[in-house]
Amino acid sequence: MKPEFQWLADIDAAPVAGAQRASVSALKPLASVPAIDPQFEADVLEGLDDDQKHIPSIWLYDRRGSELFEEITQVTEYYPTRTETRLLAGLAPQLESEIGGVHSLIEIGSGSSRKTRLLLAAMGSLVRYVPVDISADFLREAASGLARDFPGLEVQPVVADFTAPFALPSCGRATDDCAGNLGFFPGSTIGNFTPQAAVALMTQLGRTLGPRSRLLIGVDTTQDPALLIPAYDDAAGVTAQFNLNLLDRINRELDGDFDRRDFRHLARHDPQHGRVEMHLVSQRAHEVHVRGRTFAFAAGETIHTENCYKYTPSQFLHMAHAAHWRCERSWQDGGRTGFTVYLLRRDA
Ligand code: AVI
Repeated sequence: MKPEFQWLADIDAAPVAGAQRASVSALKPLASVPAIDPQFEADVLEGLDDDQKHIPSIWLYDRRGSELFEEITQVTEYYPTRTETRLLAGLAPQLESEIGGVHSLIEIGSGSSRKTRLLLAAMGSLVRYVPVDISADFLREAASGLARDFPGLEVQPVVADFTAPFALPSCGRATDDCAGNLGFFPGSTIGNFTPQAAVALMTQLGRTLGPRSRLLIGVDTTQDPALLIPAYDDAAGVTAQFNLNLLDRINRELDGDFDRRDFRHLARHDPQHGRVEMHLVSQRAHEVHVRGRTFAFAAGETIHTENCYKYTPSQFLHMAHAAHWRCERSWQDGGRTGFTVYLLRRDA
């Protein structure tokens, strides 16, 4: 397959291990971290020192950030959640005959597990559900709710950072029987990973899920700024609050003195990279202090806080193949978003 962009060619050239650190910047939301995190401190101090100031998007998701993200999924302009839920509702009844014999559903970055119910209700062959999330709180709530509503199902939550290798709990079957494992990675969270980091993550998920396992993954595709910009800069300002909350978190956890009134939220479309970028724009020239260090801001200077790649089908499939997955089926939104849910199979 011929890459559409140079960065797709770079995937073939880049060693996967080299992308591991980058993948940390794109964790699924709903993570809660300890009050003082040395990695947070290091990322903020290093990122604010760079020519293009940047902070990895994982740090957007403290408790308040996670709540704000849940609110984002409900705003009218944020089409991905709504679109994917509609696609899942349509495909769920076909899934069992499509795949057959799935015994375990493993949800990556499960969060509140809302969309999962559509799959659990439709797949009678499932015997266990393994939600994987870094947030123990959300896992506990989601797992107990699902165990109550699906009494025949064994629910085995795993608290883990899914960007690093993690082990699945034993299911009492032959250890090499992985064909019944179905990974579920919804929400287009893969879009928060650079292409190289996305390949590294899908490769690692393939190892965890095992030979002949499958992966159901949602990928947003649109490049239409008329859809994208409102989705990432909604009229009610929920996304702006989500972005600005990062400054409050730095003040609280890293002894910072950001004044959120000195910054505004910016969502911009970068067609060259096929992504939406979130930034915080300084409204005036001023200095900010974090952990005793001084950082100067020019008027208009930005902190880059998140990338949301919108991978086209050919881009995504190129990455999936590089990670040893092949596509068995896909379901695409017929409307303007092109949002696609892929069913992938790992050969070995
Ligand atoms: C979590 N992730 C898939 C969201 C996205 O659309 O990239 C994060 C988000 N950022 C702003 N709005 C939503």
